[in-house]
Amino acid sequence: MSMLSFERKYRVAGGTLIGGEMFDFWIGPFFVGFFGVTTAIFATLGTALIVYGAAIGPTWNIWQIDIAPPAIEYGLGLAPLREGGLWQIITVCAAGAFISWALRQVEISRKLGMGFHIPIAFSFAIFAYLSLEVFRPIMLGAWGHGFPYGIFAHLDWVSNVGYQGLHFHYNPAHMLAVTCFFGTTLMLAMHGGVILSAVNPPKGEPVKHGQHENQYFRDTIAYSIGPLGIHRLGWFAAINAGFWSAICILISGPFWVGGWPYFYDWYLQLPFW
Ligand code: BCL
Ligand code: BCL
Ligand code: BPH
Repeated sequence: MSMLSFERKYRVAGGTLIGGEMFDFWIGPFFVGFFGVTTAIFATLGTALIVYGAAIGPTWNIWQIDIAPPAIEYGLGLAPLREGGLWQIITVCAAGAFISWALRQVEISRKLGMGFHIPIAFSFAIFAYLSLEVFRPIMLGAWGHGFPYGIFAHLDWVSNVGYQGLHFHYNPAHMLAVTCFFGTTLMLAMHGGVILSAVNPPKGEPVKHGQHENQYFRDTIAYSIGPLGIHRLGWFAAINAGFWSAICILISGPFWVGGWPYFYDWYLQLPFW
């Protein structure tokens, strides 16, 4: 595979966490590494098992394929393949693939002498996934509390679990998470907008840079957070969206049983009303 002239300079040996030089090479554009190998193994096996689950299931309809966790009666035990065992193995594969992917990102960052901001951010998404499929089911005592692997089936799960809390919007951690999601999108829309408006002008116009970008925001909202600040803010809001999502589902059941609207009853019960 041919490379851009400058690319060779960045394809240096070392920086791996495991495996030393053994997997320290590229295949085409991809860095492999020990964790590239484990990602490939987990991802292939997990995907193959989903296909197998579809094959032994009632439908090949992509929207309706549904690989469900074991019934609650199995508790935290292992279930037969057709009764949730597949879901259990796929969950192990998925967790293995996601964690391997993050560790591969760490190796690539080390190779380049960069910070670990991307794998750290991704680890919040993994934390949310593990909260849904591992931590919360363990806290509730049954794998049956995990969400099923199916495009519509997993939406049904979200709706059902939402209504088990009567009105999931009243979950305070859910509020924080939603706020962070909306805020992150707002910030990315503005950041993407200001960068494009400065560095991608119409033909014949000069390209503008930081001073113009800052001035745009000073004129609009009296303050510009600056080129480093906006990335810190965006990163922070995004990881908080993932973090509070994880918290909101971890507390639904293990901490707060029943309706989220009742969470606010302490307010009505204050002695001075
Ligand atoms: Mg969901 C929707 C995947 C957890 C609530 N969800 C989606 C779809 C996609 C998906 C099928 C678009 C997501 C998207 O663009 O995200 N969900 C998905 C995955 C997980 C997951 C892979 C997971 O944890 C491993 N979803 C959950 C949990 C809920 C949840 C349980 C809280 C997060 N999800 C919802 C709701 C909706 C979705 C509500 C929707 O309305 C939407 C939908 O239309 O559903 C029908 C952003 C990411 C990207 C843009 C990057 C690209 C991601 C691609 C599109 C993912 C493809 C997944 C593929 C079909 C899964 C099989 C993998 C193969 C076997 C390898
Ligand atoms: Mg809610 C959760 C927003 C209404 C019930 N809800 C969430 C949060 C988010 C949200 C804060 C989901 C994001 C998340 O966890 O990401 N809800 C939201 C909004 C409204 C809303 C904005 C709204 O009304 C405007 N929710 C409702 C209504 C209830 C309700 C009121 C239903 C009736 N909501 C619930 C329940 C849950 C949420 C129940 C949750 O469980 C969920 C939550 O917090 O979960 C933690 C986190 C991201 C992930 C889990 C994805 C992880 C991805 C992994 C690591 C990588 C996948 C890779 C993929 C397989 C690769 C594919 C192949 C490649 C493409 C090649
Ligand atoms: O490389 C990446 O992006 C290009 C990483 C990634 C990230 C990163 C990456 O660096 C970061 C910082 C985030 N995601 C951040 C976040 C947000 C918050 C912190 C949060 C909102 C979020 N990611 C969400 C999501 C969602 C949602 C909301 O649903 C999805 C679908 C994703 N992120 C998806 C992804 C991937 C595109 C990528 C990524 N986020 C990680 C790619 C990866 O891990 O590859 C290795 C694994 C495979 C190639 C396949 C594994 C197959 C399994 C073994 C079987 C499938 C099991 C699965 C559970 C079935 C699900 C069925 C569904 C229908 C429910």
